[in-house]
This record gives sequence, structure tokens and C-alpha cells, in this order.
Amino acid sequence: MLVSSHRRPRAAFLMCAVACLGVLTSSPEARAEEIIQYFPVTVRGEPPAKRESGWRINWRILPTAKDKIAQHGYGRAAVWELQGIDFMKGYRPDGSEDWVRILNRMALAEMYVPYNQYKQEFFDITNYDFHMTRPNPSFFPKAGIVSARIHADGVVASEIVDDHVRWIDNNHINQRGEVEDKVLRGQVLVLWATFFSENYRYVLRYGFADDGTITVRVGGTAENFFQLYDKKGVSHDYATHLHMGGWRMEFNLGNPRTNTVEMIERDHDQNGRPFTNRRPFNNGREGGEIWDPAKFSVLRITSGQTKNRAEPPRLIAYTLKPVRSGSVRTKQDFTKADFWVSRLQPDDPARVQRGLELRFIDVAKNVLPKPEPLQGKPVVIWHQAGLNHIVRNEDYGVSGRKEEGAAINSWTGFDLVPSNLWHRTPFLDRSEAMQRRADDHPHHTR
Ligand SMILES: [Cu+2]
Repeated sequence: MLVSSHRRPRAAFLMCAVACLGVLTSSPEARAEEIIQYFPVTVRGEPPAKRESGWRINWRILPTAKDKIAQHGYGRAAVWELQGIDFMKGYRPDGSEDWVRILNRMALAEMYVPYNQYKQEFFDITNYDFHMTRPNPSFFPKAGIVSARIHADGVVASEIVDDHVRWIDNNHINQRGEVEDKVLRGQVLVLWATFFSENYRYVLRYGFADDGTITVRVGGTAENFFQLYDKKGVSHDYATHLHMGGWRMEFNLGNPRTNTVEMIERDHDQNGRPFTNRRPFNNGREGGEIWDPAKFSVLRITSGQTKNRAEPPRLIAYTLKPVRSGSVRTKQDFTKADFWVSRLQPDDPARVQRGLELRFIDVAKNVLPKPEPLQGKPVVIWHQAGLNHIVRNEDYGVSGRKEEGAAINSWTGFDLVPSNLWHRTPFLDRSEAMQRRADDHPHHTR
């Protein structure tokens, strides 16, 4: 289908001209980038603080496939693939920095946009040779930011920003020996880039927080596909649509072969008493699981090898926590579940022959016919999160013309939250005086 004839060709031509100019001067879409960022970050003019945590992140902008055969395997479009995500969770007893590899790879592998009517639906990464746009000065604020820069690939921007209250310590003893609340403001490294999707722009945003949390988001903005009103001036539901991001993740946590994947849900026993139900993902086999809002469903991936420094030590884990207003369900098989898990290296020779499984749209087809056991095998976690864009005047011009307005950015995504990655509350140092006080008043804290 020639979507360009429906979508805004003038803008497309303009963007292409800019992009082609960029390609002439350098080859930005092939080079690997790396950022190393320690926390806390002090503001300009202040001495640097002792490093308490940090991130080391590599990525590559995988180039657009000009023909039908995708070079990188996700689809035709350019893909921003994070290729090695390490976190420093303080120091080991010997004083060295305690780094652990969290993820080998992570990417937004699909952007799926079905409309309510006309059976119109788009697979922006699978089907189109869309690229990543280049940020210009309007992309950044004049204030309210610790620092920001555009990386050498000309596509990815990094920002360090305040992340509001990380914790409040209600047992802090101030210099006068009084107990008072102490606030730790968090900081976050935000990596973001913008995906050109003809009339739409998608803001791909990863927040790497100082405590090890990763927030994964995609935001849709720019020009709507349909006008707000039809020729009779009636606002129709056909313009309403979903934006569904599909992410693909390979966790490491020290040794991917030892990782186990569980679903954790708030359930009720026969007497109606709530309990936390931890169970192997899909009975330990490849497949899909549903997010149940009444159960607060999360997926947890736990290392079988890497332990934290708690007493006694515990195995480190990350929890995939959905942050969503609903679940995408269409006739597409990959919308049958919200979480999918597949084998990185399947046993099935037919799957091996097809090559590394990177396409989100194939996940159901890959794993449902012959689900393979997950125990002792490196796995791939897939997650989809969508938002229902019910059109409104704020997304159009005054007369409902799409060209005269801009759809306000709307976000969806999920969080990756550390679980027993740290051995204690990060950055909270108890002095001996505070510890004595806690020992003297064991019932002080509830
Ligand atoms: Cu929309």
C-alpha cells in the first residue's frame, strides 16, 4: 500500500531532504554510541560528588532498509537498539565499583496503530522505511535541566534531570541531634530520540534513574491521520485509534542462562485472604500472559547466579511493571497477550533457520505452535503497551483541520524496577548514632 499518498507528502519530502543532507555529511545511523553517567550529578560550579551509582549504556541506530528485505531484522524502519546496559550499584566490600549487566539488548520493535473504522492499521516498523529525526534547538528547554546534549549519531539526546522525591527518611537525625524528615531528591538520565512516522512523530524515551529503575516510554504526537469532522461537520469515531508500542528485551543479570521468569500477582485464597502469588511464567514454557488489573500483574526476571550484598544475600531481579490505561486487543495474534516470553535460541530447527527472532508481529506465531521450555535457557521478554487516542479539539486546529493543529503528546510504556538488586535503601546511610537509636527503640518504626 502506498501510504505516502494518504499521508502528508509535502512534509515527507521536506524531511527526506533534511535527512539526505545529513547522510551526505556523515554516516550517522551506523555508529555505536556509549554514555557513562554517574550519580549524583552536581550543578555547574559545585565540586563533583562521590559516585554512588551509575549507568553505562551502548546503542546503535540500525539503519532503514531501503528495499523489502530488512537488514537488521526488526522490520523496514530504522530501529534504536540499546545494546548493553550496565548499572553500578555502589561499591563492593573491596572498594571497587559494583557493576552488573542488566540488559544485553532492548528496543522498541514495533509501533502498531489500528483505527476504529475502515480497517485501517499501520505497522510502522515492519512496513515502512521510516527514519529517526534529528533534534534541533527547539527540542530542549531553556531551563529546568541539569544538562543535555545531542550525541554524535545526531539522533539521540541525553538529559539529566531532577526526578522529584526518591525517598523520605523519617529517622534522620540532624546536626542538633533532633529527628527530622530528610528528603532525597532523585536524578534521572533520560535518553530520547524521535521516530519519523510520516504524519506522526514518536518520542522514544528511556529514563535511567539513579536507583536502577528504567522507565520505558513512547509518546505519539504531530498530525492526526483523519480530520476531526466529516463533510457534514459531524465528529466521527473513525479518527480514534490505538498506538501500541511493542518492546523486545534480552535481560542479562550476570548470566542469562540462569534467569527465571515469573508472574507475580495479588491473588486471594479460598477464604478470601489476599496473598502474593508467584508462579513460573506460563508454566515454564514459551508463550503469553495477560495483564490483570485486578491482580496488579507484573513479570519478574530473577538471576539464578548474581546475589546482592544483603545479609543473607539474595538473588537480584528486575520487575516489569506495566504503566497503562488499558490493553490492546485486535485480530492480530500478538495482541492476545501483554507479556510474551520466547527462547533466544529455540530448539526448533525451522525457527533457527529463520534467524534471530526480532519482529514483534511474529512473536505469537513463533511461540504458540510448539512452546519450548524456558528453564536454563536465555530468554527474550516482549511487552506491549498501548494508549487509546480518542480525538478531541486539542489535537486539531480551530475548525477541526488536522493540518492546523498538532496532537498533544500522549505517553504509554512500562517500568523496569529493581528487586533485591540493592542490599538496602539506596543512598540512605545510617550513622552509628541513628543505629543505636533504632536499637534502643525497636518499636519506633512500624
Ligand atoms: Cu494518536
